[in-house]
Amino acid sequence: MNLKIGIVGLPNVGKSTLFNALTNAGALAANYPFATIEPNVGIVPVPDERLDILAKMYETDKVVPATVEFVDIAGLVQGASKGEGLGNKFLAHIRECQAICHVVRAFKNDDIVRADNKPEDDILKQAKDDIDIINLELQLADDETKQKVEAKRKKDPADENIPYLTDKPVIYMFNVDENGLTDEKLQAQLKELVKPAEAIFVNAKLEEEMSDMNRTERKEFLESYDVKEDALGELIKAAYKTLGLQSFLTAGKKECRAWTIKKGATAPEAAGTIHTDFERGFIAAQICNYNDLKELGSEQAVKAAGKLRTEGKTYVMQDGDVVEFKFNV
Ligand SMILES: Nc1nc2c(ncn2[C@@H]2O[C@H](COP(=O)(O)OP(=O)(O)OP(=O)(O)O)[C@@H](O)[C@H]2O)c(=O)[nH]1
Ligand SMILES: [Mg+2]
Repeated sequence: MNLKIGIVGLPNVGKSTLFNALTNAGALAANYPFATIEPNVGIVPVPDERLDILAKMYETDKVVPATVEFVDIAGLVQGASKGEGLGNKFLAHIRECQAICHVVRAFKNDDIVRADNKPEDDILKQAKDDIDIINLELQLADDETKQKVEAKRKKDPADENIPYLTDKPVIYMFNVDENGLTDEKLQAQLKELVKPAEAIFVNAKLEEEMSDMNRTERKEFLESYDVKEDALGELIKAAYKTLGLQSFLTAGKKECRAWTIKKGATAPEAAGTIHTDFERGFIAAQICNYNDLKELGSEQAVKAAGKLRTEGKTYVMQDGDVVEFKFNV
């Protein structure tokens, strides 16, 4: 299961800056609206410290994290559905995404022009208006799609399953300045604006400055601004929560790997994410809990403590299960 997130927002709100920070891919970020025309696509490993610990324990040759794919598209403006700005054609690039990350400008900097050319004077009100513009454009793009689908159906009633943009869960990412990072009142007001959707607060500019720092340096750098987690971590956490996802782990000498599944998935379904044959020929799953494994230090120790379980077809997977599937093909 490949998690794919599409980044939308008005021009010049920091989408590409954020995309660069998330992927270190070097996509063009520039201080003029519509810097992005072609979509930028980047695949990023999901940070998971459990894998590092398993890799040490199993003296693993290869570590394979779960991944998330980000798609950064051109900014939308009011009237995009009627061809304003760059139009809305590039929304097609995010139809296959499971979630939308809606980036909203919430920083003050008069050198960076807003899409409406107005000065940034009331962050809360402007954020609300900006959000409404984007959401309306997403709705209008869906209306357009609906009309096309209906016209097609008249000719050929074959059922076509079109993913609508407005059906996708949205995570609001407010791009705040240094003050906004710790302004609890502002954050609470912005949260209120978009609830029940998840809201996260990042400073894209700071995140970008960290692009060539290692993990420890990043952590220290962010801590100096009172920030606990980087944008990638925040966004992934919000996406997993919004989409009801969790991960399970496989571990051995050859490979340690994290896999993304839906919460509530059964053992055979989890097996199916590795290989469809594993699901078809599923016999049982040998499972231990990551925390037990970490605490006891090895699979043998977990087994000796009676904490290695054999689970059958109806077992519901838990986050952090370390699994070996038994199957017959
Ligand atoms: N002060 C400040 N400037 C930022 C921040 N994030 C982005 N910028 C600047 O704003 C400008 C626009 O950023 P981009 O990331 O290119 O914006 P975009 O949303 O991708 O814009 P389009 O591709 O044109 O839709 C750049 O000059 C960035 O350096 C921020 O958090 N604070
Ligand atoms: Mg851009």
